[in-house]
Amino acid sequence: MLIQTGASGFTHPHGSEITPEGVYLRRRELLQWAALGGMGVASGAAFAKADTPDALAPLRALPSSVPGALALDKQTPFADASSYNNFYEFGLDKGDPVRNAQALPTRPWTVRVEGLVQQPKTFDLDALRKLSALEERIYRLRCVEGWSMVIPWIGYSLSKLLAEVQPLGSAKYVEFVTLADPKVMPGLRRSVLDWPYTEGLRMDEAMHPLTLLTLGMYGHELPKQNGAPVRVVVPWKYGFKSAKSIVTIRLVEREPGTAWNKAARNEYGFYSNVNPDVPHPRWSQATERRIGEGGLFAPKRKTQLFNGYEAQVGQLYAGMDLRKHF
Ligand SMILES: Nc1nc2c(c(=O)[nH]1)N[C@H]1C(S)=C(S)[C@@H](COP(=O)(O)O)O[C@H]1N2
Ligand SMILES: [Mo]
Repeated sequence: MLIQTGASGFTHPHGSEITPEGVYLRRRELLQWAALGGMGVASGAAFAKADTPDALAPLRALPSSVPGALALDKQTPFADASSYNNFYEFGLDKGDPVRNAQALPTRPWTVRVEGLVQQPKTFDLDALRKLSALEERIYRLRCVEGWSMVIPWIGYSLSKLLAEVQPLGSAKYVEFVTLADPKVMPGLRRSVLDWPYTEGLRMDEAMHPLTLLTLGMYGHELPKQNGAPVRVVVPWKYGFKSAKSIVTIRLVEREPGTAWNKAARNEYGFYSNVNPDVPHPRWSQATERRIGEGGLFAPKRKTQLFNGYEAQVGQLYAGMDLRKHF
């Protein structure tokens, strides 16, 4: 596991059987060529579905009520955000989730919220959608691999859901457990991670208004490859903290184990706040490539501390050594 791979010196953190980014870029160039009429309909079929959210049910949302939740950057095209994914339950290549996740049944779906709470509850999808006004939040998402996207997510602050179950004073962390169904998830056959994929946040991080319980994107319900029907998005942390297809949210006293931290403790810390000054042991985190923006030759962007959300979340970490708690 966790072997260096990659074309042109690119080093991939996740697993050993990886599609180098160059393959993706060539695919994009092919798509662009196809769009210009250079190619017939034949080879576009596998991707055509992902080029527009029209196949997904629309989800109406209000503008964001949370300060700092609207990145002014240009949005990543839907076609990119829904076809270049990490969702290891469906395979390790960036193109595997869109290909393999379509068999994931997302209705009925329930999320159990339990643990150190006054009132444990199970929510079905309709209950989740009705629990609070849906808002559009345009967040940057920065993957630990060195790329980023800007996505108009739809949802509401996770704090609204947690308030429903009345957390006890002893609850210090929130654990997210995601679906692990071998019938529909071919990736579970490989033990690259300890399934189910789990993640966690400290209570104050989970309660921060920017932490989004996410039900949609681009004006529609979530595509399966993006974590349908419900995921979290934590915009100031590396992308792997934003767990997809959640089935249980558990309030606990101790820092919970998390999938990537368990797989490689020295490479993926529990906090995983985006930080250009703390390199991954095998590559720098100082810059990033924006997906959908000019391909290989576009200049890289400088990565920002807390992914640019320092004004909103910096005080959560006052007095903490961010090199130690990476
Ligand atoms: N259940 C689950 N959630 C997951 C992952 C995963 O493999 N399984 N990958 C993570 C990683 S590494 C990233 S970068 C983001 C990608 O989200 P996106 O495909 O919607 O951009 O999802 C995160 N959530
Ligand atoms: Mo990632």
